[in-house]
Order: sequence, then C-alpha cells, then structure tokens
Amino acid sequence: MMEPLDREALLARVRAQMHDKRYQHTLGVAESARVLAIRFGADPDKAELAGYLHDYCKCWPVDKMFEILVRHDMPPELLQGERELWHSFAGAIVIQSELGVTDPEIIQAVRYHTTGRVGMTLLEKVVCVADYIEPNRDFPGVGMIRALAEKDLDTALATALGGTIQFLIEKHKTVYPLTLLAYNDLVSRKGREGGFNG
Ligand code: DGI
Ligand code: FE
Ligand code: FE
Repeated sequence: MMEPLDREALLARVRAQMHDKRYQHTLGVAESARVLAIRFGADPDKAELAGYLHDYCKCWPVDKMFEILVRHDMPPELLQGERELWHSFAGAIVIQSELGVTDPEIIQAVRYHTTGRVGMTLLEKVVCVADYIEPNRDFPGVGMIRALAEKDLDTALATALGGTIQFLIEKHKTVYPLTLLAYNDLVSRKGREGGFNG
C-alpha cells in the first residue's frame, strides 16, 4: 500500500515528468479547474488535483506510453490512432501505479480529459474545460470559450470540442470516435433542454 503524497511531493513528481512550459500549463489547469469547480459545484480539491495530474505522461516517449496501453488491453482504435490521445489514457493508469492515486473520479477525469466521453461527470467537464482555458492558453477562439465558461460549462465544453473537431478536420487528421460522441452527447442534451444560448 502506497502512502498518499502530500501536495509538495506530488508537484515535485509531476514537475520531473515534463518540461517547464508543460509544467506551467499544468499549474494553470489546476488553478482554472479549482475556479470552475467552485463556480459549478464540483469538488475544488479534486478538481485541482486532477489538474495537477492530467498531463502527467504528456512528455513521455511514445514507446513507453504504447507499452503501458498494450499491457492494459486498450482498444485497437486507440493503439492505431493518433498518438496525441495516448497521454490521457496512459496517465490514468500511471497515476495509480506510480503515485498511488485511487480516487476513481480523479482517474476518470485524467482518462477523458483529451477526448471527453458520453455522459461526462461534472469533474470530467471541469478538467476538460480548464485544459482549454487555463491562463497560458492562446489559440483562436479561446476568448469565446472563456466567456462561455463564466456561465455555462456544457456550452463551453461543446464549443471547445467542436473547435477541436473542426481543427482536426481542417488538418485532415482523424477524429477519435469518443470525441465525436462526447460532442454529440453534449449538443443533444442541450437540444432537449431547449437549445444553446451561446
Ligand atoms: O495535452 P494538452 O495539449 O494540454 O491538451 P489535450 O490533452 O486536449 O490534447 C490536445 C491534442 O490532442 C491536440 O493536438 C488535439 C488532439 N486531439 C484531441 N482530440 C482528438 C485529437 N487528435 C485526434 N487525432 N483525434 C481526436 O479526437
Ligand atoms: Fe492533455
Ligand atoms: Fe493539458
């Protein structure tokens, strides 16, 4: 049984996995996730912790991630698909084995932070949106997502995922099925509730 790490020890471990820019992004996501959690009623401590952990594997060699994913019987569409997606699924595994994280909510928030999924939990949405809007992020459309995230987390997330899908299509990259399903799920729920206001 592994002792849970205190915040400082955990941050030192996280920092050792990545270059400085990625670490600054990580701190930004943790901060934004805490703000969003308070705003929308998720657990702020869990949101912050998931933010610290979400890109744990992002800078690892792809071979190392691939080996972990194969050992854990990940689906062929993930193993044969875009490598950009591997760090979230591998990260969810590694934070358990290397850091002793056991909270399933945090593990799921890390696992689905890149693709989203159908029926996302509040914490998963908070971490996913925080990843898009943390203070260091600068991409076309980020201002719009930040503004939406002041009021409506689902609309912010659907807009963010929609933007990613659009970006991928423009670059002739594959769209991971879960990303599309997550987008459809958010939009169709909104439709049933009476539509988007954004
Ligand atoms: O790890 P971050 O850079 O902080 O952000 P992220 O975990 O959202 O990863 C973003 C990258 O993943 C970005 O280059 C777009 C890519 N991505 C997200 N969804 C999909 C995807 N790539 C493909 N091919 N398919 C997807 O569905
Ligand atoms: Fe990521
Ligand atoms: Fe990230």
